[in-house]
Amino acid sequence: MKLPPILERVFKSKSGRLTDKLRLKQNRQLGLIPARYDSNNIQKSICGYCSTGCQLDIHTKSSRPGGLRHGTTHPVNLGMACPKGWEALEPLNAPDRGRVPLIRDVDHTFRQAEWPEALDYFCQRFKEIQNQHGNESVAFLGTGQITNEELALMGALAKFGMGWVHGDGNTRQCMASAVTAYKESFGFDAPPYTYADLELSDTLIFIGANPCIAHPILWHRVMRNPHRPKIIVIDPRATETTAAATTHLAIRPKSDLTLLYAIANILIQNDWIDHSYIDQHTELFDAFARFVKSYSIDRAVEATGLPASSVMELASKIHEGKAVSFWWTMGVNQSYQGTRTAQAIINLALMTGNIGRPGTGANSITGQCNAMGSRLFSNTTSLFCGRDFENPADREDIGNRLNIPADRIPNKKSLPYHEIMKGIEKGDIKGLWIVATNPGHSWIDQSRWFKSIRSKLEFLVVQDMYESTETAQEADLFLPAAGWGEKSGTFINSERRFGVIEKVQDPVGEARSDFDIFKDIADHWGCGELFEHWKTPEDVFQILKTLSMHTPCDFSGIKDYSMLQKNGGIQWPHIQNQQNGDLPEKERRLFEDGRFHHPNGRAHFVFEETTPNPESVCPNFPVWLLTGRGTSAQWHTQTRTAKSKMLRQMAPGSVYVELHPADAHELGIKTNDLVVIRSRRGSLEAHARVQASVQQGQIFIPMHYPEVNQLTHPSFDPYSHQPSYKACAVSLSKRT
Ligand SMILES: Nc1nc2c(c(=O)[nH]1)N[C@H]1C(S)=C(S)[C@@H](COP(=O)(O)OP(=O)(O)OC[C@H]3O[C@@H](n4cnc5c(=O)[nH]c(N)nc54)[C@H](O)[C@@H]3O)O[C@H]1N2
Ligand SMILES: Nc1nc2c(c(=O)[nH]1)N[C@H]1C(S)=C(S)[C@@H](COP(=O)(O)OP(=O)(O)OC[C@H]3O[C@@H](n4cnc5c(=O)[nH]c(N)nc54)[C@H](O)[C@@H]3O)O[C@H]1N2
Ligand code: SF4
Ligand SMILES: [Mo]
Repeated sequence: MKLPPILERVFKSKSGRLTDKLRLKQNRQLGLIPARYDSNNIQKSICGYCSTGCQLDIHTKSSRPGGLRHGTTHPVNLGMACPKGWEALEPLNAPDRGRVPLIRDVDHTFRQAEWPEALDYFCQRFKEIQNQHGNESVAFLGTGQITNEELALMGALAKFGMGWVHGDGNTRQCMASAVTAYKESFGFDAPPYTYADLELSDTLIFIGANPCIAHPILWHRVMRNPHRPKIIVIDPRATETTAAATTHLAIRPKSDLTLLYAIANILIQNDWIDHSYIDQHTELFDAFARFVKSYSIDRAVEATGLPASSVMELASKIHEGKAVSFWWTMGVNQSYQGTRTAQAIINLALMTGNIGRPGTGANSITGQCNAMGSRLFSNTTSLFCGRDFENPADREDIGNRLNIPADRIPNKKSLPYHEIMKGIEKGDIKGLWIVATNPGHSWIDQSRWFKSIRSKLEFLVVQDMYESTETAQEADLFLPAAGWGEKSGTFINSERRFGVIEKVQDPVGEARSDFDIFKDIADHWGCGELFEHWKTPEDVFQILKTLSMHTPCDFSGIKDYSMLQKNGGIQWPHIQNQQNGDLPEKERRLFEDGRFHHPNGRAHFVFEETTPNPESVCPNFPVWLLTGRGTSAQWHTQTRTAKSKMLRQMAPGSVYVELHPADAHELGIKTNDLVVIRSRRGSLEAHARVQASVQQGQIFIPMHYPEVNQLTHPSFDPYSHQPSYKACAVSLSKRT
């Protein structure tokens, strides 16, 4: 097998030979650890961290998990896992696991409670608030880290059972821009790719993505690509991914949209476009072509800071590639123009016919293990499987399929996350239920979370695995939840693949699965009869199948969990295949027939002028702060990963800041010095890491430390309402 150039560089010894030892070393450096041992007593489960969806084989002894190896035959990870997967069982038995419900007492300390008391308290307080202030005075914040069955039950319970209108998830922070972009461009939220495309592409363009750290096993799939691919990474920072790429385009933060429009213009001017694809499968191209005329190379150079030759070269590479794939994550989505930036990527794929063929696509990689499930089943801003709360026919349809009166379904959309936060600040929302997310660390602009948002809430319920999280510590009622490994259900990974997670141990203490907690709340609330058929996760899976029927995500051909387990997961859509029994194809990419989900079957070009960043640098705050993932061993707010000794050893224990040597020199800062970083909202102290991974005038702080969101600026994409975490203005100085 011929290796792509980057792999030759890393894998081959001086003599030019690829040895097993070198391969192992390379894998270790990337934290990719191959399977180690065998056993017949194995339960197969999908990893509960990132959206790659690797299969982990859990080796059980007397019904207790004894160890773990990585699914060697699974089509996603092909026998590999990253360090988080390897350590997946470690966080389960940590001392700060929530083991009993906790109620905040009159003296403000927590006291332990029995479940019935806790659930009565939950229902009594929320009902009081609703009776006094109406159904819109309460809200929930959910997650992309619980199962499909749990997400659906929670959304149905809150909205159809308890009469709530507002509920959103941490997925708003994560992939809302991609969702909105796909809906508007394709007519449905449908990431089109299958992971094999990473191996089939001859030109891979990553925009605002660091898969080496954030999706290591997807990156492993790129490394297997035998076509000597060109790998172009667009990122203001030099990352582990840019180091392995063939080209790194270090643009200025938030200049992507101008660059992508200029590239479209160059492709059009040179007639490097696929006329027949555009004519047959898209609409609004002519208007788009007129629109991008003003996006000249000079304009791109001015916005991005790249030389004209690099801009031209990017366009040439897209033209020369036979199978060009575009991949994006948070550098695009977490932006005040994230939706339009994602659509600018989609436009490039459409105009060059790079979609629906092997190795192509406009491909958003999602983040959390079940972010894709939350897109279909969380019942937050859209009704199940992409339906619309505001459409009476959709409400009727869901009512019929679930056998509940349609008038129990709210006829308006939920407020998005930041509007829920604003509603709390204004005093309109007085009760909040938070499940499997830790906004006391992860939400943008923390100065407001503590100062105004929390203090305005009359009742805050937090349902989490750990009682020690920043958010749980603020709760009036804490409900201890079982975690991954202590419950079963399904997740959907980034390539739309359903997979099963298995219970391998009982929940610690009196913790319960979110599923069981939701069922108990329904009974205590008095709406349990609505969910009498939702007995077990597998029952709910059957209900979800019926909700998906005749929608673009129809997976009614998946019989049950065991069919998923046998086939290494199955991608949606999967409708029963008459000719082929019900054997699913091994993989499926969307739009192979060029038909999209708008009524006329065409994809739309969507575009809009670029606008300046809502926050600007100035003499007082002259530096751009970038935030994101720091290491493959750290997961978000570190409630889980910090419980593993091995993972702790792989990551810095306290907050640090990467800054450019020239800036450091000017400010007299050396590596390990304490630096004070201020924004217009707050400040923090961090240890300096002087390195040219960032450009001059920019710094980077990983999101894994609670301090970071003291600094971030609360600006949001106007269509997706996703927060723009990635670029805000700060100052820095050496601490004296
Ligand atoms: N180890 C680990 N893996 C994870 C996670 C984790 O916490 N830890 N979280 C998971 C989740 S939920 C998510 S959403 C994904 C996120 O996965 P990624 O999006 O790949 O990770 P980030 O580091 O947030 O951002 C990616 C890159 O965007 C760059 N960037 C910043 N501003 C801009 C810009 O203006 N333009 C461009 N082009 N790039 C920019 C940053 O420098 C960064 O390198 O990772 C998932 N995987
Ligand atoms: N500055 C900055 N901030 C960011 C980002 C960034 O790039 N920069 N990225 C944003 C993104 S993309 C994301 S996705 C968010 C993530 O932000 P969060 O969702 O706040 O981060 P997590 O640490 O994953 O929080 C998940 C919580 O759920 C708990 N938990 C885990 N499993 C279960 C379960 O099965 N049941 C229950 N009930 N609880 C469980 C965990 O203990 C943890 O407290 O952060 C966002 N914040
Ligand atoms: S790459 Fe993602 S899914 Fe795979 S083992 Fe690592 S964290 Fe788990
Ligand atoms: Mo995310």
